[in-house]
Amino acid sequence: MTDHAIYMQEALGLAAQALFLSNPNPRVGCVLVDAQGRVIGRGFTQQAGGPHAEVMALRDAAAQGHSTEGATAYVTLEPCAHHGRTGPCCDALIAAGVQQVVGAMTDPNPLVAGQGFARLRAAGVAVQVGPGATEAHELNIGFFHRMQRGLPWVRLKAAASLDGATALGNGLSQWITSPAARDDGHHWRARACAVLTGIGTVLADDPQLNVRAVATPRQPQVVVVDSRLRIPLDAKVLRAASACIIYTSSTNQPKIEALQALGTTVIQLPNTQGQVDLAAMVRDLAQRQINELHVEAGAILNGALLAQGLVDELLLYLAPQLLGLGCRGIAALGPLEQLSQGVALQLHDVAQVGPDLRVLARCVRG
Ligand code: AOF
Ligand code: ZN
Repeated sequence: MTDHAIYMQEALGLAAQALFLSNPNPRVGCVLVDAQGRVIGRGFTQQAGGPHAEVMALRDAAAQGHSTEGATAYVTLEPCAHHGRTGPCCDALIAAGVQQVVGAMTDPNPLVAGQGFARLRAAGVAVQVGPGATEAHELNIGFFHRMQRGLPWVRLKAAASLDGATALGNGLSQWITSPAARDDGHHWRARACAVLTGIGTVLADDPQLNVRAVATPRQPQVVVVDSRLRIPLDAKVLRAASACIIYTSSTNQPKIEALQALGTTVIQLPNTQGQVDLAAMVRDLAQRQINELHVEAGAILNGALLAQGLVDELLLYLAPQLLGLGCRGIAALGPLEQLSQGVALQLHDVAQVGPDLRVLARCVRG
């Protein structure tokens, strides 16, 4: 590996430390290196509204008594150029005497979009863009998706037997996959801005949909699709620390007010069939700064999201067990007449988690 690649790798490792922390701000890491090649400062993005990676790294160097005059900064995203909740990082780097910036990617945020690199260059700082771009993009796949397409990155999680059964015909489903797979699933919940489910799952399981199996400084927002507002007022998702959002097509004003009194946000988005307009819902969630949307729902909602092309990635945990015919499946898609009508996927990652298989597969857009 070149020196650039090695330092960028360290910056990417720092960015990963912001995985559960910085939402909806992207996870960014920064490493400051002096002329002798010594790392003199490290930082990663803090909680939204908090300091960015570059500022944390500059503070780290200062706290250790290191001068940043003539240093090189390795950053996994272009230093910002805007006055948001914090000051522009490109100016902080220039003021600190940084001479060279190696960035993995340009920030797709229209408020930045190349201006950070341009300002650095204008100030005489040498700028190189590209090392670590693939990893940096993966870390912030939801942020990039939202900025570039106005949509969250939708990741649909399901646990099933090896032959795709999520429950027996009688509804029994606890537990097909292992505790290790369930804990791993909480990691993916924790990195998401929001967890989405359907009213069927709420009525059947009364899930909490929060993160319990891994330590996290913040909880994802819970979102429920509930066309007819059947949700009981004592549902666990309504008691969560982060207020719940419900999408509905109902106009039941007393129920809407009772839910609002609990702190719930109720959004009416009917389609022409009187159900929730899922495409409009996903766009609305992006407006609410949802980068990664983690779906844990039943076959009906899963099928509707997939059929409408609203899912980007499947996260499947498959237990080494066969459950045969007559079971429930991951997604109601049918009945299909042609194999070509199925949802085309491309494997992205396959791993073993405990005794189970974890498959990450991405939807192929036609
Ligand atoms: C950086 N370094 O570590 C991150 C950046 O509201 P603010 O002020 O926190 O700005 C948020 C925007 O800053 C965010 O949308 C993205 O464009 C950029 N994130 N920039 O220089 C960082 N996390
Ligand atoms: Zn910044």
